[in-house]
Amino acid sequence: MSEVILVLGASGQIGRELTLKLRNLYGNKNVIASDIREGSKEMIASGPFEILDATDKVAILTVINKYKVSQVYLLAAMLSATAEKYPQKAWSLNMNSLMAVLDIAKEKYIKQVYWPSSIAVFGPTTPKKNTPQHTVMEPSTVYGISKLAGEFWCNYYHEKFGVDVRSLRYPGIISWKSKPGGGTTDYAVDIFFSATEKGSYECFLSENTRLPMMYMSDAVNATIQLMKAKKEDIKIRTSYNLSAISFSPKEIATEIKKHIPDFKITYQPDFRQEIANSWPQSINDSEARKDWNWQHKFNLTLMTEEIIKNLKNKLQKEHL
Ligand code: AKB
Repeated sequence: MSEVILVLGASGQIGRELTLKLRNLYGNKNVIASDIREGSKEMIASGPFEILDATDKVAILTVINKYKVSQVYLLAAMLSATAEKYPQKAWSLNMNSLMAVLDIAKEKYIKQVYWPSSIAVFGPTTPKKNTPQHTVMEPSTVYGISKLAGEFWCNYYHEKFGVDVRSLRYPGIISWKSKPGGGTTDYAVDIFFSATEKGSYECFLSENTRLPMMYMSDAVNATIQLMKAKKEDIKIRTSYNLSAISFSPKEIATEIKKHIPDFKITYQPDFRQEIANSWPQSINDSEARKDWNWQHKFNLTLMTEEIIKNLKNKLQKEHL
């Protein structure tokens, strides 16, 4: 029997692309997209869509019963930069949504849960390079605190109640189909839009701020691969380190210049610099590679080529 999947937060940066990929794999009618805001035209046209508050357990259960949902992907969250401005809101969105879904799984309404964690679980005292799976974790951001607490709730529900919840510590995710909102790694998406539209970019991080990053298609594939892996292969029930590439604003600008030679970048670091400084520069994800055979495809060169080609096409079509 095919899975029936509910995606909470389907209108966000990752939600949009993950939902469409899941619809390709499981059939349009078997993937219910939901968000507190309206879905894109493409999403509404291709399958069921429900307006849903991810913290409202009763409303989530109603949708689960309506469609006989077997798996939930919980992507709704407030990211690092916005969470520093609205700490209470961030805590209640990030934690209440997770607790609602974990409880629903504990009560056996669904079989499997996916919930993303982040490199934000690490903090200033964590080793910065090749950060291991198990290491010092003292996050200094509200978002990081919520993700670290969430990881341990996932592990607790797995240990105590047998909940099959799986998680990845996402690095910055880079896409060209939709923009992220409220994150610290967002510059690495904004830079592409700005480079192709205006030929210049003012970066809110300093030129040598190196952070772990990943192209969207790798992130989507990793997520689905993790959810499809055999239960016995999932050895980590907090959250898996996941890695692909690491670069600084200066390095990505150099790569963009290979395609847009006149591209100009300037630097105006703001409050997000401190958040970035507290995070690792690169991640060791050998556990994910060993346990369920994770492999990334896109390096910086390939990703840059792919994004610029697609954004140039998109711009051309808009101007026709
Ligand atoms: C953010 O910058 O807040 C996110 C993340 C690394 O989790 N992209």
